[in-house]
Amino acid sequence: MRKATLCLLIKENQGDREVLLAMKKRGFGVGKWNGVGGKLDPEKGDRNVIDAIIRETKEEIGVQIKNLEKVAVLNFYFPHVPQKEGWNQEVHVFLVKNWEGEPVETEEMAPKWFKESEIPFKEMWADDELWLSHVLNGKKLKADFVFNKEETIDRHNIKFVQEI
Ligand code: 6OG
Repeated sequence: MRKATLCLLIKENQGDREVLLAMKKRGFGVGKWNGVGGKLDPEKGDRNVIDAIIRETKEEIGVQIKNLEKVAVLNFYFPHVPQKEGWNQEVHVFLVKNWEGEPVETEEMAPKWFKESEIPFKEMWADDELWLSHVLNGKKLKADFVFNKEETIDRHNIKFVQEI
């Protein structure tokens, strides 16, 4: 499985929590809101998922991560897509509450802050509705999602864990 990362910037606004999502402008998941991230790329110097998330967040929204917390590992399976296409991914999810710089739009992504109660699940990957609220509320989890041709979920499994 290819390793990939997903970063969720979080800020508290007058007691209301907001999360930064970004509209994917090209490539895998185009037209969907998602966290920021991408595949681990040894050619760009990534030795592990931490290197990858720091690099991707800088490249995609111009933000320098100052600290991060790993909250989930999500396995995505697309049995109808040939393995070599690289759709099957092991995605490492991080919450980030401390960073430098203001998120900016780049060629890859257009970022926007959303109130937790206004997350646009209908315009996101179908799995997000099943795990995102849990991690925003402090849970850690490991999960598997099997997608079908319609990009809906055939089956899934979520396991809550203490440490990840
Ligand atoms: P690039 O191909 O752009 O990396 N990703 C997913 N995120 C969610 N929420 N659900 C999925 O269900 C996903 N599959 C992949 C991981 C792809 C980016 O998209 C995330 C990466 O951040 C299928 O390099």
